[in-house]
Amino acid sequence: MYSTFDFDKTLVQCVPSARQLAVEQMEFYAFAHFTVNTFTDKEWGDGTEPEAVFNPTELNADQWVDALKTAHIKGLILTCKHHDGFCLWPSAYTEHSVKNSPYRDGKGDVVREVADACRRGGIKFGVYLSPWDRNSALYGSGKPYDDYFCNQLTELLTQYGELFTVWFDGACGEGPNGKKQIYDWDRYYALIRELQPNAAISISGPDIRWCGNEAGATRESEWSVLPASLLSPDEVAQKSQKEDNEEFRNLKISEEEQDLGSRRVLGYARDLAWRPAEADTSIRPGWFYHASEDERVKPLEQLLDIWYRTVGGNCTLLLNIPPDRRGLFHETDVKRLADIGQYLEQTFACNLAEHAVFTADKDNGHDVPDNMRTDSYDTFYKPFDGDNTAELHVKLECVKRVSHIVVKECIPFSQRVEQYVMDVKTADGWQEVCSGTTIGYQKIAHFAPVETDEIRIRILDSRVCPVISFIGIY
Ligand code: FUL
Repeated sequence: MYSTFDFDKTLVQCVPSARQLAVEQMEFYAFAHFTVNTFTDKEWGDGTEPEAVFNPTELNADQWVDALKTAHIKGLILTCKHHDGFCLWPSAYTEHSVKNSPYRDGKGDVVREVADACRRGGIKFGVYLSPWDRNSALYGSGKPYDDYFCNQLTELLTQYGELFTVWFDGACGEGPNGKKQIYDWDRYYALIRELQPNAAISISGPDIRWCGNEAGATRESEWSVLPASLLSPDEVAQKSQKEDNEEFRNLKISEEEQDLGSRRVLGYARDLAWRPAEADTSIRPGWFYHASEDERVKPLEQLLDIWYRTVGGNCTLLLNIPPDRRGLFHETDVKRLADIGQYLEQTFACNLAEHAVFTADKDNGHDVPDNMRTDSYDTFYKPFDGDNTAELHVKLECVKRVSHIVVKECIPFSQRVEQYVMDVKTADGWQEVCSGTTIGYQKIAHFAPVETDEIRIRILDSRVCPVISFIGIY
């Protein structure tokens, strides 16, 4: 370890902010990609689409929200402006918006309708605003475009109530005059912090990181404590007393890398940041609605597999459901959402640990094992500082069929567990059902049903000592 800091102690000082924690606790939320592309059958508009093409005939955002709620989805992010520059709200700063479309005779405001429907339905609302604008003549001009962008951002931040996130992608192509814009991210972030201090700034932003693909795939180990920056080569050479450190030379902390936060990587960190992962994927092949993809809505099994790997793998899930030309979620998508919900309700209906006996090999007398029965950060199990291992037992009332073990770390104390094994006791003795490195916000172990009356979780390594807030058995 070559870091300049006291390793274990410093790592666990890196914890989520309130706005990050709020997003992590939502677990599963939705995207709605909707704009002129829905009507031109494209994925990326080029900014020349006439406003007249945008004309949903039956738009009903309550239908979207009702469908999302059947899947236990907790929030919705709307593409208020995609790369084509068309605004779904009547922005005062461009003519390229709903105000010049036939939709509600130019009096419509899709952002308002969706924000209001989310509020009525009790789910959170967030905005996607593409910095890349292929319509604006100001794009590529530097400050004048940033002014334009900040004006639009201000409209969204001030006119639609509380936002849980502002979602920026990194796409940065050429504008209508062939120029590229260098985005003034710090200015955008400062504006968001000022006007919506509780909103997370996601993906091209400091709060939530992209997990690196659009397929809903996750890493085997998703870490939330990452290097914010790495030591310089000179510092590493000095500390490691080697002129050339090959491992360090090959170290990358980009989205595509597999290991973003193991001790090996953190050993080269200059400073740290809490950067929880989010996976974004679409229920269909494209982000926007295309009738030709009506038969290609992802099957339930695939969506559940994505759900397990993300929600059950220390990563939030952002699932896109594109409204169609009517302005409704398509029947097939609605059915799929309801099927997800039904599966989750059946699977997690009864927590067998509710009446179980919790014990541990180490007990500090205060943060007792029984605290893991309740799914809350107010109480938790913790051995003594320096106890980096622990063995947790959950003894059921009688033999039950078990196929899921849910474990949550108390992440207000950081992500600490680095290696664990889960076993169930069967007639033939202990049988391993799951093992890995990261638990973090939540690990859901999912395995072929076994008859058992005792579950054990062996924490084989952790930072300082593990702090576990919840164990559920289903
Ligand atoms: C990407 C965009 O280019 C896609 O169209 C989509 O919006 C996706 C979520 O982000 O960067």
